[in-house]
Amino acid sequence: MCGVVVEHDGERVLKIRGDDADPWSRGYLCPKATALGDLHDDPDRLRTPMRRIGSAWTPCSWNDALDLVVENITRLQQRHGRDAVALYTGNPMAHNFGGLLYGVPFMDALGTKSRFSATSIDQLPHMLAALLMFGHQLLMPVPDLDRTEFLLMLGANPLVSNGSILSAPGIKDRLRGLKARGGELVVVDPRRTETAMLADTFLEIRPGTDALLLAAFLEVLFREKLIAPGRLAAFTDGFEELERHVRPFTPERVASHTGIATEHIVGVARRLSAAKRAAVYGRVGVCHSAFAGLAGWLVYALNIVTGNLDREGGVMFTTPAFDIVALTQTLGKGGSFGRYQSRVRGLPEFGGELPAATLAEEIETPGAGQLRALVTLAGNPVLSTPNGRRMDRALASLEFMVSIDPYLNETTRHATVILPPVSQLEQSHYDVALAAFAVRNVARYSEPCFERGPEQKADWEILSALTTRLLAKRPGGGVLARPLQGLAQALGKAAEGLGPERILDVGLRIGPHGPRPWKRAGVTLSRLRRSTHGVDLGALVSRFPERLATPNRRIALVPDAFAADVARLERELARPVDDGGLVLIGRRQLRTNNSWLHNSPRMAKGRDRCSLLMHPKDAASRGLVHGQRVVLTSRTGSIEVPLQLIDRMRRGVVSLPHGFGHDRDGMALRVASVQPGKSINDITDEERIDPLTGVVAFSGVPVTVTPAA
Ligand SMILES: Nc1nc2c(c(=O)[nH]1)N[C@H]1C(S)=C(S)[C@@H](COP(=O)(O)OP(=O)(O)OC[C@H]3O[C@@H](n4cnc5c(=O)[nH]c(N)nc54)[C@H](O)[C@@H]3O)O[C@H]1N2
Ligand SMILES: Nc1nc2c(c(=O)[nH]1)N[C@H]1C(S)=C(S)[C@@H](COP(=O)(O)OP(=O)(O)OC[C@H]3O[C@@H](n4cnc5c(=O)[nH]c(N)nc54)[C@H](O)[C@@H]3O)O[C@H]1N2
Ligand SMILES: [Mo]
Repeated sequence: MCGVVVEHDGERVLKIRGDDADPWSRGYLCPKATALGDLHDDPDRLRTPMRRIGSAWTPCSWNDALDLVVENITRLQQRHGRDAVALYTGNPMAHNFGGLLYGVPFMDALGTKSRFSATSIDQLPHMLAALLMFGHQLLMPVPDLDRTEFLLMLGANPLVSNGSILSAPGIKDRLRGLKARGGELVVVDPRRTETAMLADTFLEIRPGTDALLLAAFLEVLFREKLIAPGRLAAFTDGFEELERHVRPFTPERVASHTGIATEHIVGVARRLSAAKRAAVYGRVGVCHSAFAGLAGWLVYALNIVTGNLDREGGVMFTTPAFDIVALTQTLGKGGSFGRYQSRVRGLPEFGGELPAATLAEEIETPGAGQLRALVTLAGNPVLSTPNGRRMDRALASLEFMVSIDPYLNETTRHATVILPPVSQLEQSHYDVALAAFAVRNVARYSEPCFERGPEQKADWEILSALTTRLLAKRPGGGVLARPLQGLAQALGKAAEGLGPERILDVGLRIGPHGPRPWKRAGVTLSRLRRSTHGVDLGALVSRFPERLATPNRRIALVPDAFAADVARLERELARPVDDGGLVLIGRRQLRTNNSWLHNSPRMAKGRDRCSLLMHPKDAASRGLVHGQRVVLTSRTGSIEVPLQLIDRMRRGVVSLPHGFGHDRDGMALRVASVQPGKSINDITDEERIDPLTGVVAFSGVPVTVTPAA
């Protein structure tokens, strides 16, 4: 999302740097962006469709590859039903505007309810809270970082991740700015992270207990009569009900479970309520627990009862130039929850998708509705979903699999066909999704840096070609079949010809910053083409109650689904606290991006980063020493990794990054395989989930650590 300057000679990248003239990122760039050149030049990046017969891969033409895919999908859907073919969409699609726009008709053409994505191992809890409280799954508020005076941050490390559902370049300077204004930064994390080192207050929480802590903050606010929703009171229901629900969670009762002393809980709650403008922000660390749904809800509830939702310096809703909230609402795709359940474990649907935690068992479990084929779109579930070894076996057992992906990696090696898109530098870019979660309203369009060969396709073209072919093959009834198929084909062809730019331009024109008769310069694609560095559309402004999408246009402070889950959280208080063993959490690193930047020499160089962090005292009591290799074991498996001792870990907690483990057979990742690391998800557990949402409790997996032989 940052402004990037790419110097090149028409073929190869010479230099990549931050764009000083970018009104938003002002020259800032994180290391990941410098990998763009390596990715473009990478000899391992696939440039033509590949087909596997046995273990041998051969290049094939787009026509043959697309036909093969559509024949197999159609055949299996005819024999076993539409839902027997699954789709898994991964994280990079969120940044790919062509792929996003053409993904919608593709999903319709596939017509399967067996859709999975990285959402259910990531931000689903925030989306669920947004849907049930504000009426639209994308109405997730963003901390107004540059104007807040108190920031309570749980389970996020933006100094490394760059902020998530909080797009903000140069977070470090912005957090320093908060302190320079006399504000306070509170960080809640089991590890004293890079971000926590900047904090005024650091609460070293026991993994998985954020919902208890958040409920206790609310309990203090209600008991001490510090509830001050301000203007929100006029359109919010449920204050008394919320008070009733949080009453059992006193700081005294949650202290031993959360590992945070009563006086710290009370102190933070009081200072949060006293601050003139405050923001509470939770991210991946709070989404990866067995109470993730409740935690996501309580974060928003805290912002509401303190009057900080939708106000300057609090958490705010954006007004993006391409307004995905308004557009999806118009299309009737504002979100859904629990309309149906997964076949094997009965986990709930969310937004038309089922939890990734159940994908492997849906493939492996025989019976009506068993999954027979899979499409992966920019996803690497073998490394990113829990119990990756089981996922490996499940994918190997499929009758057919196709991957839309530039690499032959841990996941795509199981495919029969790989359809590779062009590189990031060979396609245009506009952030249709993530601009909607930026700390300022901004719009920037980037032309491709490089021309691509006539035989290469962008993600949107691949999706579009598949859509057209799938619709043409769709069995229709009786005499109408042929003309209808013709029509479907014609419509598909028209969409193919349109291109994402046309859709983007229409979206910008009808968007909130589009041209109007009374405005001088509205945002259009041609204006963005002229404003190469991007356009700043100003600070965030208050959007509620107009933007509220609930049927009654009011905020539901206590949606039923959350209310019904509180009793489970209360039962947690009755369980004895067991700090005897070790539990595992994850972490991100500056030079990684989930599983797929390790083939960039710039990102991969240097020491082995896939190390296990442990507190020196935990090591001493086990007779372990710094640098030695250890075996990390959980219910699902064992991996061997190097040990790194550091006193910035909570006692009893160990941390390993995810996205490594490039040591499987049959991949073509020459750089990544030099220091392959081990996959944390080989030992995470698909059965540790939040039953309310089906998201995976990656955080707090019980493990043992022993010396390697
Ligand atoms: N234990 C543990 N597990 C985690 C997490 C954690 O914190 N701990 N984090 C979770 C989170 S937040 C996420 S988002 C997921 C990510 O999970 P995934 O999205 O499944 O995994 P990625 O590693 O992002 O894989 C991206 C894939 O897309 C391909 N790709 C890259 N760019 C493009 C493109 O432009 N087009 C196409 N078609 N393909 C592309 C890459 O080659 C790669 O195969 O992992 C989750 N898993
Ligand atoms: N460099 C880099 N940047 C990235 C990514 C990357 O892989 N590399 N991935 C991108 C993606 S897909 C995402 S979703 C974002 C995520 O962005 P962030 O949410 O900022 O991600 P993390 O750095 O994983 O921070 C999560 C923090 O939660 C802590 N934690 C673990 N368990 C608990 C718990 O139970 N409670 C609390 N309170 N904290 C806990 C961890 O110690 C960690 O510090 O980052 C994005 N940016
Ligand atoms: Mo993510």
